[in-house]
Order: sequence, then structure tokens, then C-alpha cells
Amino acid sequence: MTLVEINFDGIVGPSHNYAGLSAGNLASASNAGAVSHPRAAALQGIEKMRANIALGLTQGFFLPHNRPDTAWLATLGTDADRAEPHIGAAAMSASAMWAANAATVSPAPDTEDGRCHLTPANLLTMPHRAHEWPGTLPQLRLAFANPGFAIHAPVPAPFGDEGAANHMRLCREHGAPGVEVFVYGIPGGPFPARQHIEASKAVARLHGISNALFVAQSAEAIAAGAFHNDVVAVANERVLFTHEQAFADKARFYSDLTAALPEVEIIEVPASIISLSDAISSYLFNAQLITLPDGGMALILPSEAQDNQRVWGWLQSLVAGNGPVRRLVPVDVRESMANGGGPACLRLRVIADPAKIDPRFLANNAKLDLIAGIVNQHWPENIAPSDLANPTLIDAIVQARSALIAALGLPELSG
Ligand code: SUG
Repeated sequence: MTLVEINFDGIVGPSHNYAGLSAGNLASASNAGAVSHPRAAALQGIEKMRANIALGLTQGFFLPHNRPDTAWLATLGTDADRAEPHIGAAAMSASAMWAANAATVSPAPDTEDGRCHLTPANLLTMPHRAHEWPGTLPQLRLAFANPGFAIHAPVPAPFGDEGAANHMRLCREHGAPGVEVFVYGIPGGPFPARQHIEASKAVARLHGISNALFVAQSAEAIAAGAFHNDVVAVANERVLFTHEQAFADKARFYSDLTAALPEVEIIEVPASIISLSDAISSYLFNAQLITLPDGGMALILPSEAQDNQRVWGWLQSLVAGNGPVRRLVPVDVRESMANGGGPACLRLRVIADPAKIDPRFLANNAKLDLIAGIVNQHWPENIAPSDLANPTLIDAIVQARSALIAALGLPELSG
């Protein structure tokens, strides 16, 4: 059995817009009211997937959810025509594109029963995201129907779970047993702490993880806009790449991590060189830190990281050194970035044998051409938040998703 890392990117949905729905997410707040470009956004996401394939990585995808979410609106006794603007905007959100929040994944080598476990995130802190999991769960059940996977129900309320964005896995190599790090927030700051320790512990128990660490995010990171841990830290195999101020008690965390995985390499970026504010505006940690087929590692970064001299200068010295990170690969995901979603937010990592995954969710260049064709034909060019209740726009969005489902042969997801 060959276990490889597969990155499943969320295809950016046709309703992508800037309604400013995420308190504590500075990009979402500062772009509230701006005109979005769903077609360009989806094409940017497709180009990112192509770049991953060109690097020799295995790539998958998840589909946009049904928007407006009429089933959710019905549970609130309303519909797209009558909903108050903030409810209507929440029903139209394309936030499922940020697949790092789709689920927490524990690969087979880490679990007691030797299966790969997935728990969809309940995302209950943000109303526009709390109704995502009913659209995620059916996709997980289809893509990972093989008995080698175990798909759980989301953790129940009131325990907030944000999925893989608050979870890191460190190991000698992808197919070896790893230590899973669950990062939670402590409430009390100016912004919500979205990941609750009770949810992290529940997921670790349900997945049967014997080697887990539970680590608190630092209050200053959340206050500076690190609404998820993956905005200030990322891990891959034996490497942890992190901002100095990411964790509440870094000394304890680093020592527990080193005890669990003696070969760990911690690359810590000092606040004196890159402040939390620079880290969050450039999203350098919201990179995909990946192992290249030839063995070195690369950081797939948002092009915003190139625009900041301090950040880009530091990254260049990182790859010039003799460390594990050898390449910087900037990608343009500006439409997603304007809502606080960088390259790492857009993907869910699964370590598995690709032969055990429903091939309809796996990408190659021909399939990405097909998806791009549907996007070019059906995705709206622009959306202003004031258009969100427009019946003509709603109709176009519903048709766009139907066309994609038909093209990809996934009728199970219609409706
Ligand atoms: O949950 N933005 C998302 C961004 C998620 C990024 N994901 C990770 N860090 N893994 C969020 O805050 C903005 C929606 C709006 O404002 O319309 C939004 O939901």
C-alpha cells in the first residue's frame, strides 16, 4: 500500500463574495462590501491545482456546496427571497472553498484501528460556516467510501471545531506513525476562539489517536488576527514552520514535540524580524509546506508574501541555507486571500493510497480543463454584496453548480 499526501482543494463556488461575515478575520472585515470576482477566483484555484500537479503532487478537489442553502434557510423558517440580509448572505457564502476547515484527518498509521479517520468540522462559531458540514459530509462519504476510511459525524454543539486548520501532524515521513497536534484557543480576547479544547479532545478520542498533543494558541496571535492556527504555523513530515508567537507556551510545546518525535526540526520565525502583523497580512505561514518527489521541501505561498520585503527577504535566506525548505512557489489566490484564505486554507491534506479514493474527486490536467470550461461558461464575473438576493444571480449560481456536477458525473451531490 502506497500512502501519499493528497491535497483536496475546495473549488471556489459561483457565489464567492465579500459580505464581511468573519469577525476576527481581518481580510474579511476590511474587504466587506467589495465587489468579488467568482470566475477569476475559481480560475485562480484551478491554476494552483495545476501548479501542484506540475510539482509532481497528487491532487484532489471538493465541490462547491448548494448555494443559497435553501435547506438551512427552511430550518430558519425563511427562504432566499425573504431572509434578512445577514441571513441571506450567510446562506450564499462560498466559504466551503476553504477545505482546510472541511474536516480533521488522522491517517491510518496514527490510529488504533489502522483506518484513516475523518471528522467534518462543525464550524459553529461563524453562522455562515455552521451550515457547511451537511454539504461536506456527503462528499467525504462518497470520496472516502472505501472501508479503509472511517467518516464520523461532526462534534456536537457547543464545542467549536474548525478542522485541519487547527491540527498539525508531524512524522518521520508521511507513511510513518505521527504525532498529531491539536491547537485550541482560549476565550477571553477581542475575537472568538473558534477551536475549543473539548472538540479537539473529542476528535482525538474518536479517531483513536495514541500520540496526541493539545496546545493552546497564544492570545496575542488570535488578537492579531490569527483566527486559525494555520495562519501562524504549518507542519510537514518532521518540520514545524512557525511564528515565535503562535503558541501560548512554546517552550513546553517544543519540548513535548521533541520528546514525541526526536528528529523534529522547528523553524521558528522571530517576531523581531517578522511581526505578527506582517505574518498575518502576508500569510507566509498559510503556505502549503510540501515534500517534493525528489525529497526536498517547498513552500507554496500566496503572492502577497512576495510583496512584503521583510517577509520575502527572510524566506529567501531560508531557502539559501542548508535547511529542509529548498523552494518557494508563489501562487496567485488573491480573490480568496481577500476573504482571509491562503493556499493552505484552500486545501485538505489526506495521507492515503490514491487507489482507494473515488476517482471522481481526483484531478489531472484534462479534468481541470473541463472544470475551467464550466467556470468560464457559468461562473458570474462579479458579485457585489447588494446583489446577493437578486433572483437572476441566484438562478445563475444554482445552474452553475448543476453544470459542474453533471460534467464531473457526481449526480449524488445534486439537490
Ligand atoms: O473562516 N473566511 C474564512 C477564511 C477561512 C480560512 N481558512 C483557514 N485559515 N484554514 C473564515 O474566516 C469570509 C467570509 C465572508 O466574510 O464573507 C470567511 O468565511
